[in-house]
Amino acid sequence: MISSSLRSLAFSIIAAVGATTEPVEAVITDAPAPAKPSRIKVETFASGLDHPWGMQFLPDGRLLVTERLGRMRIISKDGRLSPAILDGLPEVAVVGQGGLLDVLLAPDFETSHIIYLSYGEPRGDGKNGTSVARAKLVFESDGAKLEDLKVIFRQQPAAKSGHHFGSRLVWARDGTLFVTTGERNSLRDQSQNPANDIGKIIRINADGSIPNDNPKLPGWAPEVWSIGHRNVQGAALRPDTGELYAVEHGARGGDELNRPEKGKNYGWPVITYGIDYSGAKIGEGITAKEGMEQPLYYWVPSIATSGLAFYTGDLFPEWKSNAFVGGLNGTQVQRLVLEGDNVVAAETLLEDQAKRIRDVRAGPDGALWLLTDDTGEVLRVTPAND
Ligand SMILES: [Ca+2]
Repeated sequence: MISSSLRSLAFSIIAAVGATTEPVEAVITDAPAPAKPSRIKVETFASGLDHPWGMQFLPDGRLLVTERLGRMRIISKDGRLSPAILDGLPEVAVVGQGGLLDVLLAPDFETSHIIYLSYGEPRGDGKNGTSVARAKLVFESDGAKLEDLKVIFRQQPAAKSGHHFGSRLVWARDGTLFVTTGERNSLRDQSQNPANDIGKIIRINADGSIPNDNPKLPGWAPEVWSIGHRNVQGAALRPDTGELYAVEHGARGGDELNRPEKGKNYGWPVITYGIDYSGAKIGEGITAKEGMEQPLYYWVPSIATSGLAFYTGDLFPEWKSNAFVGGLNGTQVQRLVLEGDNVVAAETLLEDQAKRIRDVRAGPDGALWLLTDDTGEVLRVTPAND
C-alpha cells in the first residue's frame, strides 16, 4: 500500500524542516483519493457547547454529550441543549487536555440507564490520571442527573501533567470494555513498561474486574491489552470483524491508525514516523524494530487525530464500512477506504470548514455526526442534494 520510498520522502520533508515552527507543506497521507469524491452537506445541528468531547445517541434519538470542563448536556432531536448536567458527576481535573472526556452507554442501557465516563481525575499532590466511572443516568424534566457513581478504573501511576489523557471507551463484542490511555507526556518512556497503565490500551470487565483472557504476559499488569501507545483519542470496533481499531496522536508527524491486538507492542516512543516538536529526533529516530508493530496507516504531518467511527448507515452507500477520523489541528475529517487492513483510498472532508474535529460517530439516522472542539458544535453530515 504505502511504498517505503514515499514513507522516507515524507519523513525527509519533516526532518528537513528542522527546528522551525513553520507549517509543513507535505502530503498528509499517501493513499490516493477515491475515484469519485464524496458530495456532502454539512449542517450545524447544535451549538453553544463548551469544548464537547464525547457523544452517544440515546435510544430515544437524543444526544448525550460531554463537555470537557466537567458537565454533560442532552441535545433534543431539534438541536436544543438541555441545562448543564452537573449533579452526581465525578470531580474532574480540568487542566490542559484533561477534564470530562468520553461517554459510553451500557449495552443494556434501555433497562439499566447505566453510562460510563472517562475523565482526568485529581489524585492529590497536584497529580491526576485517567479514570473510568459508571453511574445511572436519571432523566429529569429537562436534563438529567447521575446517581450511584462508582469508579471502576484508575490509570496508574498518576502524574503532574495536563497532557495525554487518552481516552475512548469501546465495548468489545464479548462485553469487555476497552479503555484507551495516553502517556501523560511526562512519562513518555513508560509506554514501554507493561507493568503500568501509561500509554496502554486497557481491557476490563463492565464492573472493572479483569477478564480471564487478558494477555497477562510476564511483567504485564493484568488490565493491559497492548502497549507502546502515545495518546489514543479515537477507537471503534470494525463492524465486519468486531476488531478494535484506534487512532493515536504522534508528536510532530506520525499520527497512526492501528489495530491493537492482544499482547502486542505498538512501538512508542521507540519507533515513530514523527519527530519531536523541537525538531529533534525521538529516541534513535527509527521507524521499525523487531517485536514492534507497524501502524496500518500514518499521517505526516499530523492532523491531530481524535474520534474514529466506521460508517454503517444507508445514506452514503459508497461509505459502507469506511473509517472516518477526526482531525483537531488538521481541521478535517479523513475518510479511509479499507481493504482488509490496507488503506486503499483516503479522502479529506470538511477542510473548508476549518474546525477542529474532536469526535466522530455514525448516527442511527445514517448521517455522520461530529463534535467540534473550540467552536462547540454538533455537525451533521449528509449527502448533498443535486
Ligand atoms: Ca506506533
